[in-house]
Amino acid sequence: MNFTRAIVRHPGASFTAGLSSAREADPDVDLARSQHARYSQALCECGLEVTRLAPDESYPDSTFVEDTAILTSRGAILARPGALSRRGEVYGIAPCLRGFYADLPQIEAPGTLDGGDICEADGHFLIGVSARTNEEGARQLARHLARLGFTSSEVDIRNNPALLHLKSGIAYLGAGLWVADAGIAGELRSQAAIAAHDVIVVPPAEAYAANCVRVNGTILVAAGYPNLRAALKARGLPSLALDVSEFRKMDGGLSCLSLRF
Ligand code: CIR
Repeated sequence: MNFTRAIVRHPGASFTAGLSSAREADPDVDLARSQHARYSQALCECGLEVTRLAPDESYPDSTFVEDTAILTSRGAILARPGALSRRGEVYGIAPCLRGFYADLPQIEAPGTLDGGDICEADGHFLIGVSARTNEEGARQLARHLARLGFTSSEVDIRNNPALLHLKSGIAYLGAGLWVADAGIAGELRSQAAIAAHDVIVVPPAEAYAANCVRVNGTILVAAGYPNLRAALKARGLPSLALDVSEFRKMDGGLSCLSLRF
């Protein structure tokens, strides 16, 4: 699917107070801001018109805009983040989304759902059931997607604590090609609806690199993971490496930093 637009939100001074599972060190906010600026510029270079939202200091994790909504070519759905500290982020993104989508239904309580758990592959949506997205949230999203004419299936990652979200471990690059971390590649191949035969499996040492993003003709990958870039190059796929070290410290990656549509 080709994109024409993206929405990003600059990290605020409160970014260091965000959720982090294994904080090695506090992120450097100035460095995060410059990495974010480069990321936004890269989206422009890939041909997207980028809407840049101001930092929202009340929500330290709000730079991870991907978790707040599911955007499709036929409509959008507001998420209901599983982490209480993030739940209000949807109200910050909704006014912007209403400028692009007339109808904006929402995942309702007791459902919870983070956008990072949703992976689209040519009109089929994999919905990760995780520590953040519960079964009720997954069911509600499946109904919204069906109404829009899409199919979906669930992938339970609750027994895979290394993955915060489904897309922490997999990415769909189009034309049947997937990237997956070794811990979830088998599960991906067992998904009957998507025929994931062509999977670049990233080794455990490069697990973070599985969260890459195809933006039109270019694959954005995290800097510092040469094996994935080499595998992409071997397939003739251009990639662009971006340093997201400060977002990694907060469990976030390339896909989390934008909503693309
Ligand atoms: C969180 O724990 O919610 C944030 N610190 C990181 C969110 C990353 N988002 C994503 O993977 N889609």
